[in-house]
Amino acid sequence: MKHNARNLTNQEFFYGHKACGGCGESLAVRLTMKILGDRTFAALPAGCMSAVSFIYPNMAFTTNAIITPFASTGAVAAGMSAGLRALGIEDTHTVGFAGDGGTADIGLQALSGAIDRNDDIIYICNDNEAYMNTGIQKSGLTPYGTKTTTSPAGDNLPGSVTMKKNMFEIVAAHDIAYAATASVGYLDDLMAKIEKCKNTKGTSYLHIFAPCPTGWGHESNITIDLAKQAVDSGLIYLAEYENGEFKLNKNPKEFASVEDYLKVQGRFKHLKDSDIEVIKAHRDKKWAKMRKNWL
Ligand SMILES: Cc1ncc(C[n+]2csc(CCOP(=O)(O)OP(=O)(O)O)c2C)c(N)n1
Ligand code: SF4
Ligand SMILES: [Mg+2]
Repeated sequence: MKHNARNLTNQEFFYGHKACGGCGESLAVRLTMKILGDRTFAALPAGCMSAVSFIYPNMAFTTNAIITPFASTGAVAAGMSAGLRALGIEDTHTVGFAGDGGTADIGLQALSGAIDRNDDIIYICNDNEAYMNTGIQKSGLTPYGTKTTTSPAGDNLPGSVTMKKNMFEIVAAHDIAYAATASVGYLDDLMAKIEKCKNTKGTSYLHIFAPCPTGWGHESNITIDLAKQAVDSGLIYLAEYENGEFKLNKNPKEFASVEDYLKVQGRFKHLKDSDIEVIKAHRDKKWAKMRKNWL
């Protein structure tokens, strides 16, 4: 089914949580749950989404959901899926919702194992580009030039000096059944990809770009605009890996301004022109490769 704002269910499966206003991750979780439905079993490691949704005696999920040890989202989700199968409980979905830190760094091994076994799970990485729940530390998905509490900016440092790990291609290299990147700025595309994950037998992976007003230092009412701008400026790309092939879903003729995207975020306020050139050069190199091989 093709989902859109008109036909999306009014039923809520994730509400009453304590996320900050304008939180991109909570939007991603809410939307995913609406598409997966009430027979969904969710596994969440330590991170903002578990912290804001399991506050005793309230739970923001109306369905079964559990907090996992930080490193083991892939393993716990795989166990839940196997348990459901062993009990003969059918027509269910098992989903893991982990952050960028919980995916690209500490949870990478458990995710890799689940894909290797082709466990029947959906793995969602909510990428807000830092360890937000513990006070904005740099993760493997924090981009170059980002100021965080562990990648300070100053006269001799531009903030983070590393580029984002390419999680999408790391996952695809496992020859996974289905993987995609998405952004909360492009909701129709995001919903279509959640639906594809839902219909995939075996492991599927969705990498969702999700701005965080608190950690990024931007106004809470521009979350969606920023998530769009990241894609339009080419810093984030929308792509799929399916049947062993990469596909670029959006190929802008011209990129929107990188400067406009960066300047409204406190985490990038310190950047010099030369730092912005590094960011653009990295983007251009990546796009040249993708355009050559993924179109
Ligand atoms: C083994 C372990 N190490 C560290 C922590 C502390 N910790 C809890 S949440 C968190 C940050 C999570 O960041 P991320 O996965 O990016 O999710 P976000 O909070 O940004 O949504 C950390 C470091 C922990 N709970 N367990
Ligand atoms: S700190 Fe960021 S990711 Fe965490 S709840 Fe607030 S807006 Fe969402
Ligand atoms: Mg994070």
